[in-house]
Amino acid sequence: MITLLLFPLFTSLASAIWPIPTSYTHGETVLWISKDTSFDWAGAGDVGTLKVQPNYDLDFRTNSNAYATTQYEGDRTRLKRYSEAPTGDEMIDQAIYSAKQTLFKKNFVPWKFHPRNWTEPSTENRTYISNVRVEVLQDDPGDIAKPLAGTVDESYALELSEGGNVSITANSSLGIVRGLVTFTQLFYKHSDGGAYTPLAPVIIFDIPVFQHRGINLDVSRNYFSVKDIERTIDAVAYNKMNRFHLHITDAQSWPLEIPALPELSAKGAYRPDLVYTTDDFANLQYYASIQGVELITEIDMPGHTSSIALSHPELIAAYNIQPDWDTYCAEPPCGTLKLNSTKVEDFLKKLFDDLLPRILPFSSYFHTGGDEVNKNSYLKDDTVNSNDSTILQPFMQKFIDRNHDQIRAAGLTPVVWEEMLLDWNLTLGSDVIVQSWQSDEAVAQIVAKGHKALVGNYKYWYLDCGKGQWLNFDPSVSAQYYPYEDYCAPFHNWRLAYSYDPLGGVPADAQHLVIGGEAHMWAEQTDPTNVDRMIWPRGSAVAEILWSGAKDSMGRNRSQIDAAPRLSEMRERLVARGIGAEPIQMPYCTMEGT
Ligand code: CP6
Repeated sequence: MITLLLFPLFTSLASAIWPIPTSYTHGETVLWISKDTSFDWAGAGDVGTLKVQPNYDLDFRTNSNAYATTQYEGDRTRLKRYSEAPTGDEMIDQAIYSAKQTLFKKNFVPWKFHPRNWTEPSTENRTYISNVRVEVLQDDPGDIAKPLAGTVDESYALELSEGGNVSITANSSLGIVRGLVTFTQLFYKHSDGGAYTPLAPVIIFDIPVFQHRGINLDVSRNYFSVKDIERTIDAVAYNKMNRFHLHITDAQSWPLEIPALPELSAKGAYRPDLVYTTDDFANLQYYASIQGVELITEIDMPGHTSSIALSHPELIAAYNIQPDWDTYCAEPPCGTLKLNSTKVEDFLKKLFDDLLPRILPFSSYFHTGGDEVNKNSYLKDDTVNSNDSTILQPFMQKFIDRNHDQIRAAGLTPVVWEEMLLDWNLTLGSDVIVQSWQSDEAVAQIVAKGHKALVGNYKYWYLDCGKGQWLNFDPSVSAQYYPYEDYCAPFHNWRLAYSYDPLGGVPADAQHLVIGGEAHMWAEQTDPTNVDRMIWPRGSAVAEILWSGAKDSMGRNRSQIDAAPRLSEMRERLVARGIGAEPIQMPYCTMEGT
């Protein structure tokens, strides 16, 4: 463990890097940056300037109010299909291109964060940053987004001299991508249109505390267009998160096109055109990869699968039971894959044979869900006819063993929800990553069994409880669902998310198994019109905990008072990039606060 000392320096403008770097010192000299500033980069052994043209404009929406694309407006404009992960060179080119877009095209720091009556730096005698040099220090063959951003070193060092030279160095291309995001956050817009930093000289060293930092988006309960998902990925990357978990199927709809089983989405999507085609899916994986984000696909099973019954009724037990659905499942419509059925096996083999090879170039994970399986549903399953654990458990073991064997054979690592390990007491391969959501005790039990754990306690990191969500539950209306009595209390604001320690309750000798966590956007009451403000900036609070750790350099819980103005500024940057993040306070708080 490196011991770190942070020296708070008070300057005329707060330096609002989010998430907060591992170490950061700066001065008070003003430096300007212009379109003429050259971005040069030196890979291990080769020096060049923008060797590869960026693949496409990541298009941080020019109009800051243009978030939430029209619902159901599919994105069918992308021409190229990306079937290979980007190379490290392509990632750096894209990151330089994005940094330039941010610096020169956008009002990326609005007026709100200038103190009232504040005098901008004089525009006379400007000193310009002459050169931004990025350098990958280690020879890094095949330094591509595969396999796993998480096993790649994301650290970087950034130096900005008073004379106007910038160097960003890292052990990997991914570290450069992170460093360039930080670089853009040093700058402010002058009212004459120029961009400057008042902070030179700057020295930053930065390395994430957790290797897995993500957002999980449920695209089954509501349909989101490819553009909506891309916008969310942009924000994930801008928060230095590196995982985007796509909960792509559930009981309510099956929007994923599977060419070997075309009826799944033809009948299971909300409408035949509200689907993710194979091209959409490949493009999304690529879009995430090139920004250093790994897209993790989840096909939830055996529960949360009743949308399969729309095309394959013979595979699903306890389908849409009414009115006493809550005896059989956590959320209507009920339905679970039959547990002892060769038809189910054949179906899953075909599904995986089609899907898994398309994931491997971009990710080495595959998530098979396993949450909230209600044993009573197997009373209605003609292949078992029982709710007795001693009868069901061996069938569930067989089910998961078969699935995981096929996932491993495809070169991927399985991920499951905690219930498979803790409630069903299954024996899982030591490679399996277990995603926790119910409690700190569950995390402790997962790591005690030697598994890597992902955290995201629902009381802190579930984003679906926002404003009025879940508060008007009417138990007489069967198609509604209220998970827990106290779910929305205390209110799920950014402070609550920020107060969660992923290592809380985990003994010191097992903490290395907590590889990170995710904030979850369950979408029963979220669609493209509100998804941005449901995720951001609460997701940013999660991003800082996962990158910088829950404790400050003195070992105390991070101060929400210190975080608030920085998070406010981060929110403005997100809005400027086309993401409809909601405000956490009024401009007065930052304008008068200096
Ligand atoms: N959907 C799925 C959900 C939830 C889960 N899985 C959920 C459970 C409890 C709460 C919120 C969401 N809506 N597939 C649990 C992992 Cl409080």
